[in-house]
Amino acid sequence: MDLLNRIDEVRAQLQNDIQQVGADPQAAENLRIKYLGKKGLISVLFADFNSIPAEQKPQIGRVLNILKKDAEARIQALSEKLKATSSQDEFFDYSLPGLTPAVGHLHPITQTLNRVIAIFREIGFVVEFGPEVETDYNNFQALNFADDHPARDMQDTFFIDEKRLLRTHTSPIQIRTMLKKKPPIRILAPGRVYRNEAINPRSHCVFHQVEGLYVDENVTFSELKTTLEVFAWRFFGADVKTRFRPGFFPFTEPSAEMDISCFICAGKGCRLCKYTGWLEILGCGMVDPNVFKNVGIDPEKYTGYAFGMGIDRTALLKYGIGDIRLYFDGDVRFLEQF
Ligand code: 2NM
Repeated sequence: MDLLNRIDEVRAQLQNDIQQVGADPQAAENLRIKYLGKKGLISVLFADFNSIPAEQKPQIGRVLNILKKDAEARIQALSEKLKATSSQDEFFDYSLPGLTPAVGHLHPITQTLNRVIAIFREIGFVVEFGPEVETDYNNFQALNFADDHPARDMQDTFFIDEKRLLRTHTSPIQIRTMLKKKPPIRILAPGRVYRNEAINPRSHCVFHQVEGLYVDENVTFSELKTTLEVFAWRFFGADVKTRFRPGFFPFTEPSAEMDISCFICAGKGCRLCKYTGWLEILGCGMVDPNVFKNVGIDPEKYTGYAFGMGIDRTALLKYGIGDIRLYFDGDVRFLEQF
């Protein structure tokens, strides 16, 4: 068979081989060896080309060169195609965990609020809510605030009109509950409160409180102390110490402030506790008989204790947050740390 026919045959064979190739990335290399390797089919044609008559060489040489260039190009293209598809398949690990969708979570203040609520619910307290727009009566008058009490001043309270205001504490919830229900009453009143104060790293004009109220026959101050001590151990840890200092509130008599030993320095004195060893956590006291009279509860028959704490500041201490305004910025880089 003359050389031209053999060239045609090799071209057809190559065409056929390329069409038969599967996904094996090694296949292109095998074809390169079969056709273009030292003893490959095309290399053999070149060897035989040397011994044909000189006058045939220009024509057959051109055909042979085209076959070689064509084979090189097609095998190279095949190789790239196989590599591209195989790299996707070969390295895909089906056991990898899926991408976790970003899921939101509760705000650190809500989390803190929920922890406080959970502790008091176990002791038997029931949660009550109330409106943020309150009457002057529920927010001040019923709570034994004198008409000229400084807290009523425009500088502390956001008034809406003569009679309505944004509640400055959650105590109006207790007033509403006592007006509505007969003792025994054991409620927890969480919520958002407002005070017309300049915003700075330590305080904000919007913040959160949890207040508690227990009214029944023979409720004593020692029960109040024990309940709040148990709360402090549960919330801050069993090794925390508590102390009660005399305080003053219009709605309780006697009144007290509860401190806990500083959980950073364990009472030794540090920057957080301003070198006192103690952190002020809440206010409390025995409900003033005047408050009971205002809501139609007989102060001769019933006694009660009440307490209140700021959640924002407590969470600030617990989490070591440096600036109260971070709570309200809605910055995910801050929020996602809780
Ligand atoms: C506090 C501290 C002490 C309090 C009193 C009452 C009510 F309605 F029973 F009189 N509610 N909340 C109270 C007592 C709140 O917050 C620092």
